[in-house]
Amino acid sequence: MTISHNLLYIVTIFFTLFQLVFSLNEQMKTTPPLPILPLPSYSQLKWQQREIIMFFHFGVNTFTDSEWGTGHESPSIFNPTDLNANQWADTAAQAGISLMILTAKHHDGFCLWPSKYTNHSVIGSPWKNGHGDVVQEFVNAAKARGIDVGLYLSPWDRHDSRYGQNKEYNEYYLAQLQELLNSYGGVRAIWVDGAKGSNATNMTYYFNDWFSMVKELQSSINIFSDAGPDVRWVGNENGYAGDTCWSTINATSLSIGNASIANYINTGDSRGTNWIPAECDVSIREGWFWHKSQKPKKLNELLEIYYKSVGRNCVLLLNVPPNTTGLISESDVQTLKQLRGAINTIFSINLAENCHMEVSSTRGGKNGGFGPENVLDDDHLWTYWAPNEEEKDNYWIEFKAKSGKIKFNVVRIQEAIGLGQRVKEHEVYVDGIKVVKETTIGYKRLHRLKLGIVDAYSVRIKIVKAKGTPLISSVGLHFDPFWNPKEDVTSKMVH
Ligand code: FUL
Repeated sequence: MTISHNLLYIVTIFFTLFQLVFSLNEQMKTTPPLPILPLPSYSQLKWQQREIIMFFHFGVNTFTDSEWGTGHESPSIFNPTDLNANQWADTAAQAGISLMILTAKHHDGFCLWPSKYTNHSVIGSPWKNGHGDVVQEFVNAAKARGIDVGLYLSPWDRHDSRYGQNKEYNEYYLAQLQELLNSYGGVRAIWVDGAKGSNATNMTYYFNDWFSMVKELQSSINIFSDAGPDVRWVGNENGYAGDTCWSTINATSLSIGNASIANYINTGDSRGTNWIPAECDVSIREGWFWHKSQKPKKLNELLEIYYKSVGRNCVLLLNVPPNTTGLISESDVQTLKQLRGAINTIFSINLAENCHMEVSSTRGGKNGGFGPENVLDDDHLWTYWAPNEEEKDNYWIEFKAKSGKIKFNVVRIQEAIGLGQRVKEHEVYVDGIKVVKETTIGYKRLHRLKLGIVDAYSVRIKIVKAKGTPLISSVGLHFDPFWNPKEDVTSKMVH
């Protein structure tokens, strides 16, 4: 080989390598931004995406027409004539529910499963001659429909004589946790209620022991209590989250059964170092248990609750109590159907899809993978519009009608919370006029416009303040035919 041949050879190799590196560079996407801690766990993300969970309060109270049993009820009164958990699960499935939670034991201490550690249970009841197990039937029905299950096990127990003796009662509670979490397959939620009567016997619950054991037995479970560790209470039983609602909070400021934290848990804390999002529990009826004299709430009240829970970065835990026959009453079944129908009607059409989009800037430029087109896809977590990091506090995304105007009355905004909750203040402008000025967004923020329906050429969402760059995973412009801003349903709510 001559020198000139060698040279040609080297030049060719160099050129090929250059081309390869260049084309790789072209294909390479911009990296996602760094997260802002704290972050949700895998199970917390799964919980958040459920949006609505269903609660079933059922037990001796159903038969005594009361809310808090005394603990002295005879198991012989528990006698549902037609108990059919398949009907409960069908009702849940029709309502689009993916997790249902049962009161395995309420404050009265009566157990819906044949616990080995007490006689105060279905064993002593005439139902199935004492051979029944409501928890098992509940689990079977849910699982047959692909629905996950959760269980409520009341710490406050008005029946058990061990209550008040720290070691004995904590052993009893732990024994029951082991029964429930070892024998019924996967359990996705355990609900630890902080409620306790003001004159109830004093005692210390060994929460650390309970929670460690729960996680040991069920690795994908979320533990709910006033204070988490995975999901916190929202501080009221109306189903309303704070107007500002952070999934972040400082766990060290929380304790279970402490009424003075109600406001703090309602809003969370922008500076919180723990990810403990809030769940809004409310009953479809006035009471948690079924009472003949009560009726389900009206659709507009339930929609109000939906907007103030799911639409404020929370999950709605909606209680639908089975009646004395052991079935969900037909009126409740119909109400739930209406609710699901209404939610589908409102949100299945996104008018933003008929718009051109413009943004203040895009991370990595046009082909970096973070463009505004991400807010219109089905992924509401991992694809998102991200502005440039250099841009500070003047982020915006704008929707312009492709032809004519868009008619809507609801704005939906979602953050990519997998990388942390960031937005502190945001505004919405319709044809240049400010119509919304609010704070947090989180997983999902819904604004029903106070001025009602608007007919607009353009809609701009401004992120006024955020921790780092905001990451917007989805935006929707929707039409809610049920929304009448002149009608104030709040005054009709049961508090
Ligand atoms: C409260 C309880 O006292 C109610 O009876 C109901 O179970 C509700 C969900 O939690 O703290």
